[in-house]
Amino acid sequence: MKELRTQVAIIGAGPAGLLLGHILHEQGIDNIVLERRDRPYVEARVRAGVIEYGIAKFLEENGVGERMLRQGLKHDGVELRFDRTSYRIALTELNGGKPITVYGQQEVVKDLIALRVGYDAPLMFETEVTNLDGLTTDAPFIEADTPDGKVRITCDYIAGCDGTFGPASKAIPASLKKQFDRIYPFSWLGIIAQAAPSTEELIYCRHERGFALYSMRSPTVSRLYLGVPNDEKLEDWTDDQIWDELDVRLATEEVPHITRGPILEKGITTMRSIVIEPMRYGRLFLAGDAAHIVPPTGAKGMNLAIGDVRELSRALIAKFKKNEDALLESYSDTCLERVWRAEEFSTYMTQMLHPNPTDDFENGVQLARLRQSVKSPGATETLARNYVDLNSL
Ligand code: RFL
Ligand code: PHB
Repeated sequence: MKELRTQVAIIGAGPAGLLLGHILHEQGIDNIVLERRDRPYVEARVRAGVIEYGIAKFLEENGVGERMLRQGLKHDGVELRFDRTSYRIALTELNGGKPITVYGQQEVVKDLIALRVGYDAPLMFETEVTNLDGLTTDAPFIEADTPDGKVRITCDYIAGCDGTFGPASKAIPASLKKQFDRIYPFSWLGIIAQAAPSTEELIYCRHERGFALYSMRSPTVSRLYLGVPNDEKLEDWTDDQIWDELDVRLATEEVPHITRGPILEKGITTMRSIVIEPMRYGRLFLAGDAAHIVPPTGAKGMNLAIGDVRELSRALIAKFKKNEDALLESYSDTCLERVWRAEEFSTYMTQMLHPNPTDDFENGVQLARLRQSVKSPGATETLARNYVDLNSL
């Protein structure tokens, strides 16, 4: 088995792992990023699209903002649509001038990989971590299968940035770990289409037939979602049926049909919430989806992941540069407070916007919440603040 040594071994080349690796590298802290997939797969994986104000600033401050500033779309509002009526939430106005940025997660990932390849720091693709050990000693290690055989990497700290199904959270002993879970009775059928968006701002829509979301990636590419039952099969939907259903749910008098175009990609995502506590075990630190999942209705997943990296990078820099442990010690508690706030906001958005086909009491409550969200200035402001900058509040 090949033996390597580094200061921080980072499992996963999603936004969390790549950003942590980049920030540590800039500070002269050695790290190796290990990713089980290949580079084209990771760069093509379509996911999040909304970047919070403070998170976009953090990316800029760390030298990852150049293309995002040029190509990202700044949005000053979002629309909530229900009862066939649209209500605009003036995000920027309600947040002291802070907009959100619409920029695809895979673009952030491409930018981070390009930086890392540019300065030639170790980034091992097609390398699956199979074992984490020695986590409570001062020489933890991981073992991984690479295209050239097995490798063991001994390090000072391990960052588990390996998403929902990775091995890092499983390495925390069951007796010390709590997992909080919720599965929702609906999923999202999402498409990316070569079609000019028929809207300037995102539209979150509650229709009796189900949820719909109108988002975009550029002036020529739309990103749209339909809420569907959990047992729905992608094969059962033709492209025309998807567009027809989007038309039904999103139609208004002014825009009865949305602009159609070739569907470039489609997929179904189940909706769930997970929190794992604590986010640390010995010298293993979890960040991003490895520690928590939110349903995408609040647009918080990638933002939370980057929020964790902000904390973890600070803590590791304080340790390596000044031998200070305080931020590492408080890492899990600090993150979990923010994580639970994001869970609360994501649950609120999810429950309010997905009608329940078998419970009209619940539907009445949802509509009351929506009306309150757009008609009560306090509720509107809270929604706007949470949407734009929850991770920096
Ligand atoms: P990732 O991106 O899942 O990366 C984890 C990486 O770890 C690798 N890995 C391993 N590598 C080596 N060895 C092993 N044993 C490994 N096991 C796993 C994986 O291959 C992977 O590359 O996690 P990270 O970095 O924490 O990032 C989290 C975000 O990806 C996620 O939270 C967001 O995409 C969620 N999300 C959204 N977040 C937002 O902030 N705004 C949004 O608008 C938004 N929309 C969304 C979303 C997620 C969606 N889906 C598909 C779940 C919309 C959707 C539809
Ligand atoms: C997206 O553009 O993919 C997107 C936007 C807002 C969400 C979720 C996903 O809440």
